[in-house]
Amino acid sequence: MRRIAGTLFALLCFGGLTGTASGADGREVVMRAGPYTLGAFETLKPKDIVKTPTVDGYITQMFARLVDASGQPVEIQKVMLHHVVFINRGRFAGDRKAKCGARFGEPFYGTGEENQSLDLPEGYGYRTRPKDKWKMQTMLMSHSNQAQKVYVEYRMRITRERQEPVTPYWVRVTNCRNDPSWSVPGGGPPGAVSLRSKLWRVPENGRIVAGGAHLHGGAHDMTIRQPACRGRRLMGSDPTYGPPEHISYNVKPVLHEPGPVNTAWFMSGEGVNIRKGEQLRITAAYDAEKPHGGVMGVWHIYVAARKRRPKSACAELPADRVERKLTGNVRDSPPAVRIPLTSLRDGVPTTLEHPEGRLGFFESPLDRPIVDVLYGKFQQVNLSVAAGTTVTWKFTDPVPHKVQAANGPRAMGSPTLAGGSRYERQFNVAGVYQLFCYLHPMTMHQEVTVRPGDDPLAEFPDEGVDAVGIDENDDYY
Ligand SMILES: [Cu+2]
Repeated sequence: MRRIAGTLFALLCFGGLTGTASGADGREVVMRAGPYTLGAFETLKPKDIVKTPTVDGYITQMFARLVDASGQPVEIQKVMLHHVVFINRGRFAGDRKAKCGARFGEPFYGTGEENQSLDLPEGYGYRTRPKDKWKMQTMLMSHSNQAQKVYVEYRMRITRERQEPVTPYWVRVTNCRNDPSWSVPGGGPPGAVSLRSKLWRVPENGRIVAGGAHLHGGAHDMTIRQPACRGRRLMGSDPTYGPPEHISYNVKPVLHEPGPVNTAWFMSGEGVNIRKGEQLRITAAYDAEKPHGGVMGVWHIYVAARKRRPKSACAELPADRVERKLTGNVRDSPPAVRIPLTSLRDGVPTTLEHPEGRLGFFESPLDRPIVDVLYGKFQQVNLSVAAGTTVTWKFTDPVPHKVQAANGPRAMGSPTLAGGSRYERQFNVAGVYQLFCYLHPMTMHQEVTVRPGDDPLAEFPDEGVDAVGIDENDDYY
């Protein structure tokens, strides 16, 4: 297990940084943000202003990871870097077009479980200036029952030599709403795929020279297509998944469906021509057979400007384009994953078959059970309800909690709530739903058994394509 993770890391980090691009004459700069101290099984979402290289030059490569005080990489068994985004708030204070109105600054590098490194083709760079101000948004998840102190280390290859500047675009299939995630409810026939796409109006004449996708577990791929040219595929970013023995499937507790260990990185020195005002179709494809809570689809696209508008929209695609994929001991399709509940038994994280507690039996869908969330507990742990029943959670605790499905026939999840806020969910599909509080995964469990409807004539609609969002990723940008 360890060896696999190590090999992946070496390939992506050191291989990436010493590899092909213009780096040879650049300088490697290593910086750190933190420390961040996580309590047992705690999730932290720091949003901090971080140090910048204060160089007048160009970043040609970048990679971020978690390290400990001595600079050693931190393994997922201790803390996972669920995602991190670096946002330049210096030069662009609010004047970037084609950005989400309320969002401020320019995200220029992001990664997560996919270990994506920013890697620009030779001759291109992301401009950095001494007075730039960077904000870093990240999500760190502890898998340890002891406090952990970690740093986010970011390595950059920087050159002072003039490079062709690139502008990064973060294009999300969810447009500009606050929460970039959504849920695929599941329940589709074998092989069913759920597509989510949007048209992106290209803001400038230019060439896409690099890009990659941020995707979560369950993703099949993410593409950019050109409707004006018979919908041809301009580029794609295929995810690859770790083997069953990969650590992200074996940590305790598994807090979410493990994401890809890599997403393909697109590069072309020549670049894919795009024209101002043209609409491109951005699509994320997810498996629709199993439920996938809180998924995302974000393209990180790097565009080199071009003064004149390319004459033909449908010119041949550049011959030098590559979609660099991880190969070896990996899986190309999203594996079916069942996430168990986990609790501490004598200090050891242990799989919990069923949460312990009195069973509340509710006869008819007209019963509307209310679960009080108080004193760090679901006051009703086990429920048996008829299909069509609406369950309400009342988050009485002053401490925030959130309820979401670990496993079950359909995805579900509430936002983080406290102080008396309520969350409602109608259960229309029969089966066993094992739920937990995402913020207190070892102590707050619940099981809702949904019985098939007693009235064979009653029909309840299956959940729509868009189940409720989960706000765990609202800081991805
Ligand atoms: Cu909680």
